[in-house]
This record gives sequence, structure tokens and C-alpha cells, in this order.
Amino acid sequence: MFKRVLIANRGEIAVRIIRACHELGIEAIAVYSDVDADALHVQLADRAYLIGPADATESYLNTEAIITAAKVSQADAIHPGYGFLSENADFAEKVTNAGLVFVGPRAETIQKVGNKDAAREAMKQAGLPMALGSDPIQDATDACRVAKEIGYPVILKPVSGGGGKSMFIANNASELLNAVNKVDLTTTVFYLEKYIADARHIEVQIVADNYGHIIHLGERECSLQRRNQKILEEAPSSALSPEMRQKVGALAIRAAKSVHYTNVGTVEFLMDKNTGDFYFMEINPRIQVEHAITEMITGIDLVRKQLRIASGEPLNVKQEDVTFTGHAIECRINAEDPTQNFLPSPGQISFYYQPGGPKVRIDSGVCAGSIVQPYYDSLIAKVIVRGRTRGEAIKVMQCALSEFRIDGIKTIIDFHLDVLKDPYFCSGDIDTQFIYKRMIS
Ligand code: MV4
Repeated sequence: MFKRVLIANRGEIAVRIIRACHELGIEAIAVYSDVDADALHVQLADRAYLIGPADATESYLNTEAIITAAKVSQADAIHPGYGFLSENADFAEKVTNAGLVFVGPRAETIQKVGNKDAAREAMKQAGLPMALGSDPIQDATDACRVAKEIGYPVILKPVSGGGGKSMFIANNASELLNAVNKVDLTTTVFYLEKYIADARHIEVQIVADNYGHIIHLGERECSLQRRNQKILEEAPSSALSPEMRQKVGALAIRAAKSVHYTNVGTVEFLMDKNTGDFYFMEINPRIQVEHAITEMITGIDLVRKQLRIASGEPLNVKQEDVTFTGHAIECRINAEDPTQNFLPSPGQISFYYQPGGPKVRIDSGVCAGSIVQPYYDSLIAKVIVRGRTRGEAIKVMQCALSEFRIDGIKTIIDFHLDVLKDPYFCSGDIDTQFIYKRMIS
């Protein structure tokens, strides 16, 4: 096992990784920007290095400064967390070339799954079901011609870079022209897919060691998204029978094997609500924000697994040993104002009290006095709860969110409480359009 690991991230995920390091007896090295000198992750680490100014391109994305910090601190490995450099194949390669271990898949794998064109081609070869798609589109005329072939509705997607990036749904040629005019085809390559309406976003957690052993830890239901950002996730999905779980799990393993996947990752699918058919979407080669709900129902610590696998340990869990207990829900607590169209709400947290109890887990990157910076992601904490049933988990989440008190900034806690009261949500009738259809009118 590693002696020392550098965490190339900030906020709640840096805190989460520091915890896993300490539990495994590993020293945790933090990096920080000018404005993060007093941040929680810096205080909890064993040592910390200043890597640049507030602007992430000069600090948390500064590969040279981060690798230098890792060398100076004599770290054995770098954990990239999520976001920032986590899906940057060049960074993974630079880390490896510097004689350090990158805690994640191999650079070639990151490269391959990061390009949706290449990934779709690989998955087609592997026999995964997929929505009809196009080659990269050249211009508006080309887009309309291709859309006609595929048939409306279509969704315009960037070839590289996944979650959170701009995607546009078009029901006809005029909507498509509108979408094409909103993007810059000269700087970003886009392609079209048949849009699967009435769908659920189902993703499967994968764990693979460096020796070809690979298992899945079941699915997460991530249909509740706003502007391509997930806000509430649950595991398991209330829409899957044991047979469907087995089927999508096997598809995910097949997808991961075909790109020689190692470490932890997620295979995203859309599930057609009407037919129950699964469509491969993408592979996310990183630990995800919502990993904790899988930990809650399987009892497997995914960040520890990442470190153990990266250090060369073989997987010690067999597929048949994986069991699923109860139901878990995560609510992301973003420093945003739902009454101002979810405008980020930076500032100092003047008062902070977080919920607790045997069914509640809080992964937070802040405490009383913390300054929520305008420069970075607005996710400041995650509330993760468990219940024996989905209904119980909803109840526990309502209680936990009602206890959570954060003063000085706006958060989306009350928005979550509204979702949790919604009869459609409570009945499990959710899909990718839920927030848009039911919560924002
Ligand atoms: C889709 C789709 C429907 N049809 N692709 C969004 C995140 C990204 N990884 C995949 N996403 C989607 N891709 C096809 N061909 C629906 C989504 C989607 C979604 C779209 C609009 C609004 C909310 C959404 C929530 C989850 C998934």
C-alpha cells in the first residue's frame, strides 16, 4: 500500500479521499489555491501545498504545479477526485511518466472513453445496445440532413467531455437550427443521437483490478437532473426487477471489459420507460459524486477500493459476494438560490449545523466560517441516507434536511424538500424530464 498520496482536488471529495487515506494508514497531501488556504481539506490533510491563484486553470488544473508538489512531498500516488483533472488522459500519462501512480484507469482507457465517437464504436463492437447516432456534424445543413435520417426528436451532444456539458434536444428542423446556432461547431465537435424520451438515467458502478477481475455494484438512479447536473440520486432504482439489474450489470461489465477498464468507474445507460430497454450512453472513468449511495447499500468503500487497486492489490470481492441492503438516497447541497434560477450563492457560512444519526451520512467540504468561493463548483455537501425501504429513506431524508442549517449563503435544501413531497417522486414515477416538468414551471 502507498505511504503518501496527494489529492489533486478540493471540497467534499478531497475531504472524503483524505478520510480513506487516513483509515488505510496513508499520509494525505493536499493542494490548494490562494483563496483556499483556510479550506477544510487543507486543515484535514497532513500537509498542503499552494499551487496557484484562485482561477482553477492556474491551480487545480495546473498539472506542472501539482506533479511538482507530489514530487516535493515524496507522494507515491495522485488521486484526482472528480472534475478538474480526473478525466484528463494527458495528466494521467504525465503522472505515470513522473514515476507516480495515477489513482484511476490507464491513460489509454480515459482517452478512449472520453471521445464519444471512439467509445460508441468500441461499444458497438462489443455488442452494446445504443441509440442511433451520427458522425460528427459539419454545419447546420449537415445537421438537418443527418437528423432527417435518424428521425426526430434528436439530441445534439459534444463528442468529448461528458456530464454537465451542453446538450440540446430538437423536435424538428427549426429547433435543431436553433440549437446549432447556440454552439460553436468550429471549436467543439458535436454529433446527433436519436433522443430517447420517457427515459430513466440508470448507471452501473464497476470495480476492476489490474489483473482482469471485474465486478459491478449495482445501479444508481440519476434521473433527477437540472441543466445536465444531477441533484438527487438513489440506489437501487425502483424501476428495475432483479432480472433487469442482472441484465444491465452484465452489459456494464461487458462495456468495461471491452476497454480493459481498471479501477472504479461508471457505465451510464438510458432505460426506455415504455419498453424497459437499455441504451449505452457513456463510461465515466472516475469516482463519481454519487458514489456514496452505492457504498450505503453494499457496504463497500469505493475510495478505499480505488487506493487498494491502484497500489496493485487484487480484488478481494467476488460478484456473488456483493449484496444489496435497503435503499439509499443522496441530496446534493449546492450553494445556489432556487428562487434566482439556481444562481450560485458564494459567501461566508456564518452558522452551520449538520444532521446526524444512524441512517444519515454527511460528506461535506465546509464548516462554520468557511467561505464558499465563486470560482469553483457550488456543491458544498452531500446528505446521504439509508432506509429499509425507499419510503423510509425518503422520510429519513426529509428529517435530515429539516435539521440541516446553513446560514450566510443560499442553498437548495428547501428545493429538495419540495421534491421529496412530490407525489410523483414518492410513487417512484420519475424520468429525465421530472425536474423540468414537475418542479420548475
Ligand atoms: C440522452 C437522453 C436521451 N436520448 N441521449 C444527459 C447526461 C448524459 N450523460 C446523457 N444524457 C442524456 N442523454 C439520448 N440519445 C437523455 C439524457 C438525459 C437528460 C436529458 C435532458 C434533461 C435531463 C436528462 C437527465 C438524464 C439524462
